[in-house]
Amino acid sequence: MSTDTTSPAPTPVSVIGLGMMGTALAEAFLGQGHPTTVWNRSFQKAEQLVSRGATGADTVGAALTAGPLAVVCLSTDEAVHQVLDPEVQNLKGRVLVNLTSSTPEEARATAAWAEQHGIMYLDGAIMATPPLVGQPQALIFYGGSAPAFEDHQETLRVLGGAATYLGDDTGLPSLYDVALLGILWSTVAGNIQALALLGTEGVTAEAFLPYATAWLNHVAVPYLPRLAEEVDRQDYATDVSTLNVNKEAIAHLVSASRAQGVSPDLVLPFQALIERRVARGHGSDSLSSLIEELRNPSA
Ligand code: FVH
Repeated sequence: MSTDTTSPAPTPVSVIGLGMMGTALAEAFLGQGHPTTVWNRSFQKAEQLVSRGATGADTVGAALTAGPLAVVCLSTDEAVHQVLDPEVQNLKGRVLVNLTSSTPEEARATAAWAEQHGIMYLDGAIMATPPLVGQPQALIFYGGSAPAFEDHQETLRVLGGAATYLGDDTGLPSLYDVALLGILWSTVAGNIQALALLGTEGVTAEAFLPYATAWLNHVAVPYLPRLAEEVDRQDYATDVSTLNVNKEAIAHLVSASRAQGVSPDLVLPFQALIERRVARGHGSDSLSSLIEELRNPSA
């Protein structure tokens, strides 16, 4: 009796769109030995990949029919439909993975379009920059066809080891995407406010970096589980820090910014939110209760 220990041959893949991200995706597939067919509107972006072993397709249709799995990564949802709408016959029965950023509504509309044309569809959101693609920690969210994800998850993990399937709702990856980007932007906003303020006294960003990092690691990040629990339970009682306390503290940040000649524009909307919540009688609640102001903006 013999036991076959050979691994299955890497799945042939097609990559449509070779911008910064699409090129990184194609490079990751090539690096792991996947036969990779590439297409880009302007062909010169394919040349370097072809020199590394990719097959350059002259037409979108030739790329799509080269294998069972096509990954598309273009600048916008509109571009995806411009490129793929005329190709439904070439996609029928194949798996299409759309890693183009979109809104949940756009993702669900593309899923409906795919279903109508017999295309197995996964929508994805890449939570990484091109240099991180292919790393074990690179996170890509997927939603849509469960059989498509099961069949191809090993191949998709080539793009990011932390590939995560969120279920059959194709809108969820984009929702998680914008949710995480919001956290990134508010962290950046807080940091640049701090650096503008400190810079007025000659404190460099480099000098402040250890304190910013320690503050995030030891104060902000440990607050997240507590915030999650308060939000999920809608119980905003606190024995740590009330909105009344934060109302005074944020007023200090706004007036110190003005006094130092720094715009408080980034901080003002958050200050207004705190003040509104306090004015409605919730000054003893925790910061997490601000979610109620967002959930009921016109209340
Ligand atoms: N780069 C990043 O850091 C991020 C990280 C997270 C997710 N994104 C999303 O990925 C999508 C593509 O982003 P990209 O960085 O690759 O973008 P570009 O380098 O600007 O490449 C855009 C490609 O799209 C092609 N394209 C645009 N419009 C059309 C069209 N109407 N028909 C055909 N192709 C089109 C463009 O082609 P060309 O200009 O080279 O001919 C590029 O291949 C995006 O959703 C990010 O949000 C990236």
